This record gives sequence, structure tokens and C-alpha cells, in this order.
Amino acid sequence: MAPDKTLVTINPVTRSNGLLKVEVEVSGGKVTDARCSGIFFRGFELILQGRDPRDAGYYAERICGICSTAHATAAAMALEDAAKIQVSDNAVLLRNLIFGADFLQNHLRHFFFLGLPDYIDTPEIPPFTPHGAQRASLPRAINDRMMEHYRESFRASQMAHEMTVIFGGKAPHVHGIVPGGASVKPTIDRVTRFGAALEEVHRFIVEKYLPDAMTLGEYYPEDFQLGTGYRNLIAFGLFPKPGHPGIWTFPPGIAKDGMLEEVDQKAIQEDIKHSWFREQPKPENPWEGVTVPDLEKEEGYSWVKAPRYRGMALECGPLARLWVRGDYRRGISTLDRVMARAQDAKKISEHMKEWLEMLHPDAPTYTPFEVPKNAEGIGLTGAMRGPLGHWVRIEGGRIAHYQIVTPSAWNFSPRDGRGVRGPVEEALIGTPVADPANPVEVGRVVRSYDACLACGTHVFEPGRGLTAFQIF
Ligand code: NFE
Ligand code: MG
Repeated sequence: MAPDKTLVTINPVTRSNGLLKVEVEVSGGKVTDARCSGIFFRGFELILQGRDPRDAGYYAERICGICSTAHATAAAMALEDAAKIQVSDNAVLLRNLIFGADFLQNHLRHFFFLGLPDYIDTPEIPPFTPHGAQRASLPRAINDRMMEHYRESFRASQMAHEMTVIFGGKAPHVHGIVPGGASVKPTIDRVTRFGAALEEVHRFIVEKYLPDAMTLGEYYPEDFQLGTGYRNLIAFGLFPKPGHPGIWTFPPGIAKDGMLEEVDQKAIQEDIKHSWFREQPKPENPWEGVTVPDLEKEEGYSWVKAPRYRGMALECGPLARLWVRGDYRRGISTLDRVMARAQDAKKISEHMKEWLEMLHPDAPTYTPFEVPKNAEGIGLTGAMRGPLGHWVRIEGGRIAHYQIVTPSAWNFSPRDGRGVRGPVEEALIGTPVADPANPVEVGRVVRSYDACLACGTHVFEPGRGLTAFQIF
């Protein structure tokens, strides 16, 4: 490292899900290199081996407390693909509503609890203390109004969780999404309760969340220059359209150099050159890829694998998905991610109102699912942070192979064997850092991706000589 360079370690990055370490090299007041490390390993793909396939969703959901419904959905879809069954329209609607409510909960919590304290002057009381170098350029009245919305968002995100519970049974880690459909009937009382809560949450999104996100755009325009990254995006299809098998409410796609392409799952490979997994001759598609931890690997610096698409590192999240659908094309940056997520919440809540109207109290919600003796299946779905894939191979009626590729693995991947940085590592390059002792700018870029390292790493190993760092 050149003498004018400072190495700054943020560990863990606070106000994110799971344990993420970010190391940046700062030179001339800017980030010149970056490394993102997922610093815990949980081994869910290994835990699933040899189990009854019907348990896959229940185990996989426990990867995460914030996007558990995404894993329930992907697991159910993978098993339905293996069993070659189609779920009923009523089941599609119920699952979209359960999953949609979990999206709203996630986006509200991310904006108000995790992201907003980077932009407003917060009171000097826990959980906001100790105050770091806060950057608060908002007029006092606007700042106070947003703090008020911060408090109100507790109620709104709680109501979104309650909606998940009405059809999902519990939250997080719903019981209501099963291979074959949904397990809870849409009785009139449930539909009514869901509708009333949806109305209230939708109103909060339209009247408070979305305007607040736009206000940040007005007062912090410099953040449109921050965290731009590769500008290449990926989305999987999200929310199947009832009555239209294979068609999605939010379509899948790749935006590369501004051009849209279709997604081919066969072009996805996971590179593990810099991940703590046993070396393999080449990057593998999840059908061949395995999970064999190797903590002694010298080049390793993360428990996150590096998903690549034809060798490309692609960014994902609400911005990528709305970009592919043509709903948001303002730009690709830190603040664009924040604003697109707010738009996403509004659009999802509007779709949910339509789906609720389409539910039929007497139509079937479940198609009998039998575990196939030997079969393979893939479940691909959009999730809160981007594309999620589950790959399952069943042999002798048990799970023989299970691979999971999560959104946060795409975004927070380490370098690959060709030295290509992960998307967030790349996005950090050029970030101005006014005070290396308090690198708040780095935190803002990282948080715009709504990191979830619980999903990304899917044996917690404390220590490793890492320093704790508080950057609130
Ligand atoms: Ni734990 Fe998750 C989402 C999945 S990973 S949050 O969304 O899948 O990014
Ligand atoms: Mg995996």
C-alpha cells in the first residue's frame, strides 16, 4: 500500500442485516479500493441435504428474518417444478399477498430504521447515540417531520407484518406457503382484515414514505453521483400473474450497457476464488456447485460466493427490477436505489389491492403435492433485494443437492477468479471520504443496497483480528 493510503475497516457495518465487514483503501480523500466480506457462515445448503423435501421451505426461511417469505416462495416453486405441478390461481394470489406484505414491511424498515439516520439529524438518545458525523442539510421543519414519520413507521411496518400473518400464519417464517399452494383459506373475515390493514399501509407509503424519499433527492443531489457502480442490472420475475402461467407482474431481465436481455439461468455461475470454500477447477452453475467450507484458504476473504452472469458482476434490487420493467430510469446511484425502493413499495401495494379483489373464498388454494422419487427443480423469484434462486435435486425421495443463490450474494460478492470486483466493491470506488476516522459516506453507499449478509452467507466465527467500528 502506498504511503498516502489509509486502510479503513468498518466492522460490522451497522444498520444492516447480518454481519458485513467493509474495508476501503482511501487515497486523496477518495476510496481507491474496496473489499466486502460476509463474516459468518451458516451452512443451510448442507443442513438441507438428506432431508424430506417438504421441509426445504421451513429450513430455508430461517436463513433470514427479514426476507423469509422469499425463501418460502423459492423453495415451494423449486419443489413444484420438480413435481411438475401448477398451483391454482387462488394460491398464486394468496402467495403474492403474503409475499407482498413482507416486501412492504422490509422496505418501510429499510428506509426509516436503516437508511434515514444517514440523512437526518436524530435526537441524542438511544438508539441514535453515539452520534457519528451526521450530515443533516434539511430545514428543521422537514427534519422534524421525517423524525415523526420515523416513529409512525413502527406502526406501519408492524401492520405489514400483521398482513403477512393473516394469510401466512406467522411472521417472520410463514407457514402458509407450501409446495402445492397456500394453506390458509381466504375467508371473508381474513380478506376484510387484510384489506383494512393494506389501505392504512398504502396510505402511509403514498403520503409519507414516498414523499420523504423524494425530499432526500431534493436536498442531497450529490448522492446521485455516489455509488454508481457497474450499471449492469439483473432481475428475476416477481409475483406470478394469476391465470397466466409463466408471466410475471414484474418481468425478469438483464440490463447491460442500457440494453435489455432475457435471463438464462444456465448462464449463472458461482465463483469461489476469494470465498472460504474448497477450491474448484472453474466457476459452477448451482446444479454442479457445492458448498464445502475451507477456512484456511489463503485467497479467501468472505463467506459469500461470487455469482456471475456470463462472467459479469450484476447489481440487483428494487432499482434493477423497476428499471427492467421501465418504471424507474432516472439513474443508477445511491439515492436512486433509495427512491426506487419507495416507488417499489407504492407499486406493490397497488398490485396487492388488485390481487385481494381477485381472491375467491371458495376456490381451491392447494394442489396435492407428492414428493417425487427422483427429480430436479428450480425456483427463481424476485425478492426484496433482488433475484433469489433455489436449485433442488431429489434422489430416493430425499434432498440430494440444494443450492441457494441470494440477492445479497450478487451485490456483496467478493472478487472473482478474474479479479472482477463484486458490485458493491465497485460502487464504492471514487466515494469521497472526508474523515477516514468516520467514513459515513461509505455507510450510505453500502446501505442503499439494503444489505442482508444473513442471506448472503447462508458457524459464526468471531475474532479473526477484526476491529469493531461504530458508524451510526
Ligand atoms: Ni435476508 Fe434475502 C432478500 C433473499 S438476500 S434478505 O431479499 O433471498 O439479499
Ligand atoms: Mg449459496
